[in-house]
Amino acid sequence: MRFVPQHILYGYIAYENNQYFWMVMTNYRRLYVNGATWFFTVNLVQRNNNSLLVDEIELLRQSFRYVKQRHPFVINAIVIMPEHLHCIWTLPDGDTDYSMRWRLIKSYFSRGISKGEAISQSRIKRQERGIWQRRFWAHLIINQDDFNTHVDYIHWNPVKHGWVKCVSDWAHSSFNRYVAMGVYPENWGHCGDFEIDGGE
Ligand code: NI
Repeated sequence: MRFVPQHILYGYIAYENNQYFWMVMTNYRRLYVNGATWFFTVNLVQRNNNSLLVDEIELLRQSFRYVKQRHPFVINAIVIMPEHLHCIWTLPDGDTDYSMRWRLIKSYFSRGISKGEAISQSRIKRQERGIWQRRFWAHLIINQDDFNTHVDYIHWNPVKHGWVKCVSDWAHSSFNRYVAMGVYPENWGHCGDFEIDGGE
């Protein structure tokens, strides 16, 4: 099966002067709507031989819980890979501040990790840790097809990256929750390529 999403809206987050900017085509500005649903890819700085996110999965869960309690959002789908993660969030009406939420999640997690990672000069100057990449991928979900495609992308990701052969073998995703809800059969999977750029 091959997914070819239509009307994909691409954008990316730029970070300058301590602020994040959503870079997107001008025509689509009207899509800054209340209660928007977003797809994210968030990476660790160290991409080789790093399994911090699954090693510290409980701390990561705590980080999400901590932020969700203070700044609610819904996680529609998620996959935690060893050195990056993908997820889909829906924010409350009138709230588009996912950047603040990611900043809080990242810093909560980093505080729980003992120091010792390599830190660049620019981060040392800003007194930042070197755990997470500053930039992350954000894509505004624009319709049901787009949503479905990104949910599939998330659940298929452990196979894509070669960690498991069967989607259901990866414990750190919402796949089994979806199976329980009857959305996927347990043996769901395919060998096609997703024609989307998920930032990773
Ligand atoms: Ni990935």
